[in-house]
Amino acid sequence: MKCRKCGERAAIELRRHNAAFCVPDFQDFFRKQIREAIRKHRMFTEDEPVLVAVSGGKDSLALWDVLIDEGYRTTGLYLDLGIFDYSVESKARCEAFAARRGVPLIIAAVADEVGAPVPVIKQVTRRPPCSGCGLSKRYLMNRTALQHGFPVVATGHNLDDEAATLFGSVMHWQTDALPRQSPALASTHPKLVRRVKPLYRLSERETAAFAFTRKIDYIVDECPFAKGATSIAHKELLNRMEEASPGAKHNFLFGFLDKARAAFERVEHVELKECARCGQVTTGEICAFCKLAQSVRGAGAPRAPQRAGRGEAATDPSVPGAGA
Ligand code: Q46
Ligand code: ZN
Repeated sequence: MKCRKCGERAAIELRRHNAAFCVPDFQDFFRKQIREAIRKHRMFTEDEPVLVAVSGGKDSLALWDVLIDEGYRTTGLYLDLGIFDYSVESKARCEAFAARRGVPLIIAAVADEVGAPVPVIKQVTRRPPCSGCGLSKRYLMNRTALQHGFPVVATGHNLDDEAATLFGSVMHWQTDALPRQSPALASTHPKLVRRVKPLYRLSERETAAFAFTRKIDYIVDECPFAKGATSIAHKELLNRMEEASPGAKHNFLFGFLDKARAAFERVEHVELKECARCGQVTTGEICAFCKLAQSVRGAGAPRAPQRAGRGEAATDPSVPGAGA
């Protein structure tokens, strides 16, 4: 196999592009896809500071790596979810990356903000862990960006994440969720920042290859609550389709974005207000995050989590986080 660009020996084959690349040309291809995503969806300009939500996984650290090299003014945001060793190790990876690249990293702990870490929130609310976790992440990303003057938050969601989310929404015909499935969500209120996904054109395998060839030290393990999640089952299904027909995932997601998404868009008449407690945007009097914090603190939740037992995995992490 020869590299499509230089003709030297190829190191990675991309069947969906019917191409193979050597390492430097693969890295060029990878960066080009991100540049194209930023340009096409006007994600941010060169002058705008970007808050990059990092989880310590390959996707978000690969994204941060590229944005730094592209010359953007970036700051990382690590949200400490308090999920056992997973959080300890993922935080260490983010800190080490930031130190190595000499870039700032903001760290916020869910336990400080909500009153307890994710495993305890799960116990108190008796809801799947991803429910309180996803809500807290969305809220804290937006609030941190506002507090520090960032107009935009970039997350590490890749093509596989986006295709699996779309698949889940279509499976259940969640037509409300379909218009929000986009590589870039504009700000619809002065207190809501833009949310963008510059990796949406790149597969999980490609981000893993990029992180590996760039020698990025990332956490390989997934969040322990992700095991058994329906989104993982959807990914496996899509991978089987991809195996049989290279490009299937790409066609599914890009076909939706190009041809179908607009059909589900409608003018929303939801009145956005400011939460009476925290001032963040909500549709009610008190936002869902403040209600969650109130119920967790009201229950006198312990700040130290119990170990996750068998069968405690989430059944439906409908809200993917900052990217693996
Ligand atoms: S971190 Fe949080 Fe994810 Fe873990 S508890 Fe669920 S939402 S699976 S991306
Ligand atoms: Zn609030």
